[in-house]
Amino acid sequence: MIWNETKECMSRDELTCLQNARLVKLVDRVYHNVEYYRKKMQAVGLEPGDIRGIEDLPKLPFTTKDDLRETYPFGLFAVPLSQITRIHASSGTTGKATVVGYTRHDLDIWSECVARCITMAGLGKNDIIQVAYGYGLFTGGLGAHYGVEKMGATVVPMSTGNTKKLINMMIDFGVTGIMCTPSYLLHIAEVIDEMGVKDKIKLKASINGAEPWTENMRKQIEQKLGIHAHDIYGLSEVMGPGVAADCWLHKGLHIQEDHFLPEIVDRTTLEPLPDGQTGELVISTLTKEGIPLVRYRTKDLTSITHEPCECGRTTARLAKFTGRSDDMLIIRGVNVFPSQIEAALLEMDETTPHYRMIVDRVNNLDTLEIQVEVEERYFSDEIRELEKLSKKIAHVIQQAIGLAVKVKLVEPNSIERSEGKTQRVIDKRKLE
Ligand code: DLL
Repeated sequence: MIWNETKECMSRDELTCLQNARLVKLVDRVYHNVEYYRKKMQAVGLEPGDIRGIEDLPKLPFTTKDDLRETYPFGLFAVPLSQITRIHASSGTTGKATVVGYTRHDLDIWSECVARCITMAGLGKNDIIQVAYGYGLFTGGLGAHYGVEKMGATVVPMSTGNTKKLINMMIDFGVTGIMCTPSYLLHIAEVIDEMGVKDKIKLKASINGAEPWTENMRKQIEQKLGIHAHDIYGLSEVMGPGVAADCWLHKGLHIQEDHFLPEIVDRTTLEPLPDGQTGELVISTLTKEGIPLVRYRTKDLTSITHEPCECGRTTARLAKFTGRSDDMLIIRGVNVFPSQIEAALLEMDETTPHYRMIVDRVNNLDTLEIQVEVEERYFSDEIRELEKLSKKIAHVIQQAIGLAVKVKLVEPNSIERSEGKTQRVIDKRKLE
């Protein structure tokens, strides 16, 4: 809920007014503090005074992951490093990660945004919440963690890994809320069944995100665990979890519009689309100090509505995400680009760049198998040599993408060649 000075929910007019003022400040800030942005704006003949409010937004150039890569690591930071309190990073399309920095103020706003999402899920100060997103450079763990603390509930920082231990603690501590990826929660539900401890679980609600999931998956989670499952969206470039989340009505994700200005644009023409039409979500960060972004292309596909929600919140709502406009995969919550695999294979003498990625979901956990063509001579070697080579390749790929993979070596020319776009990825996960 976004409150005005009289502690009432802000009206749309009040929100628009706030967004206009914040957008003007954002443009001024990036123009004067980030050389890269200044040059980008000058290249299209723009000065800060040309932007007087959200109506002028389409005049501004877009920002993409490539811009972050080109300015790696700190080139888009708008404050000196001495004012950066924390750094997070996520996979880039090739070797380099995209790096984001937060000032103390950014971290406070992030916690506030996550706290609002927890409130939307009906959890409060008296709840005990397990955070089972990964802790570390990924924004999921720490982002959720400080949100729980900010809202005054009790946080159990589980991270990912040991599911039985997580369940035992869930029982012993009387955990009432959990934040993790939806596929992991389905896996947890299965292990709870296997352990035969469902009647000992006090869970009321979950807050799930970091990967695409469907309404059907939400219902499955709710049925299996007897809880309310909520969707939370975010991306590290823009902040991390907490950019948007759904309320108890599950009629779209309320975007925190006082901090994030959304647009939906056509994925090919990049022209703004009206409410209800699916396109790419573009976000301008209205309050961020560390790494403010203007018109950031998230590559996530959704639509928007400004119709008021029956819950009383006045913020716009995003439809459940239907996919991405690029080839990024999310495997066990980790963002993976096929180009990362290709780059890793090209660095090795033993391999050819002919490969295929088979993504599957077994017991609600994602698996990734990489089939790689190697020269004929390896197949005439001893089987031990072949095993050694596949372990070596698996290690190199794991170093590159941060995810354990299974490697299957295949004979030359066994992976189908194509004259057009080669199908590198076979994603067998069915999101129903
Ligand atoms: O996944 C931040 C996050 C952590 C969000 C925990 C929610 C919960 P990144 O690693 O930068 O950040 O990945 C961002 O994940 O562009 C989407 O493609 C996808 N994504 C995140 N949340 C959702 C969601 C975190 N609720 C990328 N539904 C985004 C669908 C999601 N896709």
